[in-house]
Amino acid sequence: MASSLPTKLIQSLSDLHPKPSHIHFQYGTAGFRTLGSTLDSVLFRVGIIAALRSKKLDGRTIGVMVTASHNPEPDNGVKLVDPRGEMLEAAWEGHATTISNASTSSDLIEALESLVQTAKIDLSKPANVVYARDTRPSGPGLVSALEDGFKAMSATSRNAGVATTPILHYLVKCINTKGTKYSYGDDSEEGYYRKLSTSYKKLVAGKAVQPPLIVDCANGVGALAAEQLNEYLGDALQLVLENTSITTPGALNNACGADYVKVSQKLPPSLSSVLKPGQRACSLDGDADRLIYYYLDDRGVFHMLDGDKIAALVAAFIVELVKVAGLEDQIKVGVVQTAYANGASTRYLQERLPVKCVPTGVKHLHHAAERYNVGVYFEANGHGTVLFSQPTLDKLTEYQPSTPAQSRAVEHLVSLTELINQTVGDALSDMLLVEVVLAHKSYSGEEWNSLYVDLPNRLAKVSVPNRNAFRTEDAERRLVSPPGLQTKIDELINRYQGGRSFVRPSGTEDVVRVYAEAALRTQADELAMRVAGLVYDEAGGEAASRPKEFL
Ligand code: 16G
Ligand code: MG
Repeated sequence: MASSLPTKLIQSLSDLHPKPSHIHFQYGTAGFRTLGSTLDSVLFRVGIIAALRSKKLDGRTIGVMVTASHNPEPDNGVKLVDPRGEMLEAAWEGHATTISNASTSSDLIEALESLVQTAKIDLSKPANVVYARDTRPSGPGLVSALEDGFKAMSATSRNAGVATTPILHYLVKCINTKGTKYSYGDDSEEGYYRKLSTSYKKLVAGKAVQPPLIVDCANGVGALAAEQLNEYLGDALQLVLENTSITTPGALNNACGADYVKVSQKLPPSLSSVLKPGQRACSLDGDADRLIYYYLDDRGVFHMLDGDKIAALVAAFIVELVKVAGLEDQIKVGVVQTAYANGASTRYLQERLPVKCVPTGVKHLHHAAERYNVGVYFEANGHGTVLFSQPTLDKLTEYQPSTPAQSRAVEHLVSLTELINQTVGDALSDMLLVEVVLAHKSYSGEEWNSLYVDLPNRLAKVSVPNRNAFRTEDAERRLVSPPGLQTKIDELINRYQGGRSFVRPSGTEDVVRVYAEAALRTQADELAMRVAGLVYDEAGGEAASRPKEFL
């Protein structure tokens, strides 16, 4: 095998994928993400980077997911998945950014050579990758650029086709653990559906079958996966799939999906004639890694059950099982949230469990959750999962229960470790998890919702000329820059009962985000608007737009 880069091949293939001169790319919170039509060169280069990352890790399989999640249909993106199914190591985000911005093919080769040197990559090692894409129209073209990148490095690649982001993460972990003591499952989509549906059936055995659940698939890839899952679930749970138009131009994430529901705090209009009072429904996002539940009460009023409500429901259930199992002293459950968590949820959880607040982004939550025996992490936006540490998994298999009740609780805990996708947040796996808890507790949406009462809250965004001028501390809850702005925000907050607000630069868009909550709806709206106004006045500049309405 070659021990130097195949520069001729890279050069000739790279010439087919020139970098647009006017664009600066950045590997951000969720990988590269921007207009799909500008990403050709990025995909080619990500193909090379994935191969190098695999070589660096002794040929272990690296995942590549082509998606822009909940973003509008013309957007697309790409992110790399490390061997255990987790997000790419932070240092490589910088390498990816540098390489994606090399202006010419020879600059690219130079940047690659420098990465090989600094990261001490042994080029004689094999390169293995597995990749998938969502349903966006720009997907196939971008995938073929990615494949040219693999070709340039003679990487062995496996095309997982059109799949949800969590399925790709699952596949990566299965491939890398195959045949070992830690085998995560069968490395196929069927293996995934079988694993989820089998553990679901075990968990609800003997419980009354839940009434059918309406699932808004955001007109994205989740529609395909939910359809499959529905078949595997059989009579155990009926999913009624809505917004499944994956080939209708412009339909993806348009007035539907988890992000629409969370931000607008409204029912997708397409469900208004479908959802009946008292019925449960949920929305996935465009790549099916976020989940938001909701229902209409008797008066037809919409109530949202977001990531915070899911965390509260699930954490309480796991704590209870651990207790019944008699493992209370040995297995500690903790929760991880971000500043976006509703203040009422934080209070509810803190009264029961250790709770940690970390900066936005899955990698921060995931890493913090890994520090608990069982770490429950959810972002308010509906992305989250539960992690069971390896010693905890071992403990559950070795434990000798002394009563039938203990033994049942341990079996349930073991089934939960199989039901829950432990690589990343997974809307379908989380949905089944919620259904399990509702079935065990005989909760309706209304009873679940009454665990605590959400404080009214509002999200706003402000376009600014330079979002990097905004820097935060204390898990993004306070601004350190621009100087003096935090003091002004604090003064405003103090005027509102139960007021809380923070400002942070987005990691995925060129905007600054504002969050506000207060005891009353009108006050939360007003506080958000006024803090957004402060941000605008501070940032100023031509490109800025004064917020007139909430986005
Ligand atoms: C990405 C993150 C999500 C985060 C969001 C924040 C991953 C896989 N996804 O979607 O966790 O909540 O970005 O976006 O990390 P923002 O920085 O634009 O507010
Ligand atoms: Mg997503």
